[in-house]
Amino acid sequence: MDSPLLADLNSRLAISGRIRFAVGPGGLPIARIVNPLAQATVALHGAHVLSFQPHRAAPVLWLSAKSQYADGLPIRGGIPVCWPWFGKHPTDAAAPGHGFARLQCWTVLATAALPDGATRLRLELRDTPATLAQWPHAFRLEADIVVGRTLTVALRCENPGTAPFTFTGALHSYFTVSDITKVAIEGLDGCTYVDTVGTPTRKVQSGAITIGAETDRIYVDTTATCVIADSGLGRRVRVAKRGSHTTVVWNPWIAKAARMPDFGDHEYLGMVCVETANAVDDVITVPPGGSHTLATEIGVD
Ligand code: TA6
Repeated sequence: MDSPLLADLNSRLAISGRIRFAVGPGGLPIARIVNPLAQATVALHGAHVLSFQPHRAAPVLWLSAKSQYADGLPIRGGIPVCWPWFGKHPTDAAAPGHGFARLQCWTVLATAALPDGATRLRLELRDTPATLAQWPHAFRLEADIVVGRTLTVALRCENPGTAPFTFTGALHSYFTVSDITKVAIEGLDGCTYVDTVGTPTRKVQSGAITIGAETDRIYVDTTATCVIADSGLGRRVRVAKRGSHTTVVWNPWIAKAARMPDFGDHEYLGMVCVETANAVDDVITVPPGGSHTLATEIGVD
């Protein structure tokens, strides 16, 4: 028996054979999408894409088996929407890491079955007294998600106020890999990055990225499309982006994975993050009445 929320959503926005709303992990409401091109699930909590799988391909996104699923808590895996700050809050140590957008339930605006067979889902988050207490600006965020041969997530941020505001953020995508030691990440050769493991240090990437230890790098001044070349799965996952000059590559490796309660001790071997971000030098200023869109498009070659 659907909850009143799910019953209302399905009566207004379900599309037979394409998208319907259901109870997801932890009892969180999700959109379940299946179309001729792919399948995906999206939690309304955080407008969080949990899974994406083109037909005849292996799952593309990674989710921890130990993730929590509850209001006010981040989901470990999929594509967390990090906003209006990336990483730790610049001044308030008590504020949630990666902002508040991923911690609350978003409103479903619309669904659509597109002519090419893809499915579109649009969700919205606006300021509340709780968000204003953490970040003193009115805002409107819209997540525009298209599930088809590729997965596109576009995060549009609008400033309805009378003063400019600045933000940082990311579409913090977690990808499934066969074995992190058999993966190379291409596209960032020659780019400058901030190595945040230990004392933050700026370095220059030489060749493809391979991972054999804790890796937490913020590549600056890059609009490049990245490719996760996975010899174990025999596939290449493309991560394209717009509205972003920063790409983050992260794997916690052994010690950090063991310290995270929502991350299995050995799960680091099967995942890597390639994140489409606005961070470090890439701080976004939105004038009154203005907007900014941060978007990522993920596909499997
Ligand atoms: O994007 C990399 C990073 O900032 C890492 O430093 C690590 O903290 C990761 O994000 C996960 O952050 P979370 O707050 O989701 O545990």
